[in-house]
Amino acid sequence: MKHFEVNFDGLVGPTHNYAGLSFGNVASQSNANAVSSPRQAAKQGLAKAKALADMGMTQGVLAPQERPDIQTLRRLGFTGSDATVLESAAKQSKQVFLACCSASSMWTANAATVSPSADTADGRVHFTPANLTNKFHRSLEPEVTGRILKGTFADNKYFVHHTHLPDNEHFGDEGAANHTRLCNEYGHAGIELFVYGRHAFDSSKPAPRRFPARQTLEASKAVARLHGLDDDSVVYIQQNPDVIDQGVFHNDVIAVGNQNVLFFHEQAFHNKTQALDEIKAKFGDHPLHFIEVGTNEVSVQDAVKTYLFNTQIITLPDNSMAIIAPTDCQENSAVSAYLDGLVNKGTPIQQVKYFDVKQSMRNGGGPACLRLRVALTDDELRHVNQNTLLSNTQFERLNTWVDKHYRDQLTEDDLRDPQLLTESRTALDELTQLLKLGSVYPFQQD
Ligand code: SUG
Repeated sequence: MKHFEVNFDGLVGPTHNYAGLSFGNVASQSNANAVSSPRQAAKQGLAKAKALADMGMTQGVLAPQERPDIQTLRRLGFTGSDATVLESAAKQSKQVFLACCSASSMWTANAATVSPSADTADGRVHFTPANLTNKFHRSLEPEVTGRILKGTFADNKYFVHHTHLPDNEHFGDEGAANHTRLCNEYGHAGIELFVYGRHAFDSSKPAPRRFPARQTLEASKAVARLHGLDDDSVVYIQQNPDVIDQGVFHNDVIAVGNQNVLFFHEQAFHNKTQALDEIKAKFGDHPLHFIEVGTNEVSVQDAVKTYLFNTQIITLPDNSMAIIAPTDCQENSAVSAYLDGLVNKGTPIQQVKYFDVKQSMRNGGGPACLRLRVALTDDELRHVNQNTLLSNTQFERLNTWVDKHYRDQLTEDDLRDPQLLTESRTALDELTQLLKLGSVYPFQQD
């Protein structure tokens, strides 16, 4: 039996824009109101996914969500035709309106937490969509995310889909962005690291002061329970509250792991020594590489600016590892010097590949945010919806689909244009046929 990790990249939706919605996410705040290019954003994402497929990786895509979210606006009391709903929401409640237009589902690292079959009690792959309660615009995602995941991983002999955790700050869950799996081989039982920002029920414990901690320990524990993970294979680590206060709103902004490599900043974790000791003890006798980056090599500020740790570490078919970094890393002298040196350090990471994902970076989403990792066996892969996998043909089709439906530029004013809603629904309707997803969107169910 073969086993590998498949990256499911989020397709950027037609309303991609910069609305400054994420307090605590430095890029989102500083690019508020900038003009976006949905077409360029979608193509940058697709180009990265295709490049990984060309390197021999199995690569899939996850559909975006329906935005503007008319259903939510109606739930919030806006009435009339869809055009009137848009117009009155934009006029009366700009922040609510903007939140309902966000294309934030593109960051599929926040779509769900996934535990591969080798780790779970029933030997199936488990998915729990993230509830994303900390940000209103993101809290609108989990229900449709669940439907998209079910349309992608439909066979319940292999795949189990849980309902997202209760929509409450006590169970704030940000999905795979705060979850890392270490293993010897993808198909062998691994250990799952859950990194949380705060304790929901104990205010005496350390917590950030300036920016919110989005993930709670209680949420992480609930996901581990739902997935049937063994306590001996799970490590809960608190994120350093001081780095959250410096803009590290998810753990994947300061740490990333792949197989037996954990790449992290010196300041990433609270009680670091204890956490690393527990990982070592639970990982067993196999070789394990901790690649710790000191503050003297790269400051937390540079890590947040360049997304050095929001890189993807992938295992290539020849078993060497490559690091997939945003071009922003290349443009920063300290970070590019670090990466130049990293490939000669005797760790499994042998090469660095840079990708321009600036449209996403301006909202605080790097290469790793754009993908959901799903470790699968070859048998499981055969039972995934094959239309969601990125073959050459499917790549061409998706690129043509973007060219046909996406606008080159979008400003805040454009979001209230009823024509954009029609364009977006037309695009998504065609996409569900391309990916054979079924009717996952509210407008398809009316
Ligand atoms: O949740 N930005 C996203 C970025 C998510 C990045 N994901 C990971 N680190 N895995 C967020 O803060 C900004 C939207 C706006 O401001 O228009 C936004 O939602």
